[in-house]
Amino acid sequence: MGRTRMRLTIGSAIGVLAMLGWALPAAAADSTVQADLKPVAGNGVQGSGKAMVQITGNTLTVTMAATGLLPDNPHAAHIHFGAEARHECPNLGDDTDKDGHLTTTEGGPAYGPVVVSLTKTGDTSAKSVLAIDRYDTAPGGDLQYERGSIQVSDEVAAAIAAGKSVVVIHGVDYDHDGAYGGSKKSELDPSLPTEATDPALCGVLTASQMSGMPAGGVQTGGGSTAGVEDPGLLIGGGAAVLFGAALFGGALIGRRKLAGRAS
Ligand SMILES: [Cu+2]
Repeated sequence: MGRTRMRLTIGSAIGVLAMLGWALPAAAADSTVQADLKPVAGNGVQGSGKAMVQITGNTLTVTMAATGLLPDNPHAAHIHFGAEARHECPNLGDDTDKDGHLTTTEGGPAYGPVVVSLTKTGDTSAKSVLAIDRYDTAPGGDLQYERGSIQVSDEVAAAIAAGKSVVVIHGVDYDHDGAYGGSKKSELDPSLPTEATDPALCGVLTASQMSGMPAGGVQTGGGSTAGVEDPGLLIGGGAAVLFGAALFGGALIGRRKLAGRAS
């Protein structure tokens, strides 16, 4: 009990420092981009989220939170970029087979191929695009993600900083049976149903007003970091702390909204 209290006290103290705008020692990001994640057209997801990517040289730190996903099933998530892509989220005009849903491949002209796999552990390259045992499973429908030291090429770092990359979280449940299933197979891996890989939430990473952090401009709603349950979230630097608090506050609000919606 004493230890728990100590940890909470330290966590609160760091949170207070962060709210006062004193960033913890961390390499200053060259630039920061963020995305509002919204449901992919046609894919029946009622969810939302936010993602932030801090770029320091060739190294990324990614923070992400989303709600309204199929609970307790792996959700592959990536940063997509293609020089030839439109650098945006797909629309129903991209539904080339006209079945009313967008597959990952149908979205390709909008967001391009995978350049970063947002795995929780291990490799983060495009090789891990469907390493589904290393992605978040969205307990209760909520996804929370933070990872640093993600290495990318010069080209990819520049593209992300320039607002040309797109975050996509995959995994939908068309028939609302609470699991990935159905007869249609994934075009990416025929051993998986298309529900497991079709895009759920999407957002373009664009230049953030938070790049000048801390400057005291972020509204956290006063004392909101006190509600962060995992003190581990508080060690990622002041900017990440503030952003994390804002993210999870938003995710909770989103969940309340969804819960209040009779269906
Ligand atoms: Cu993807």
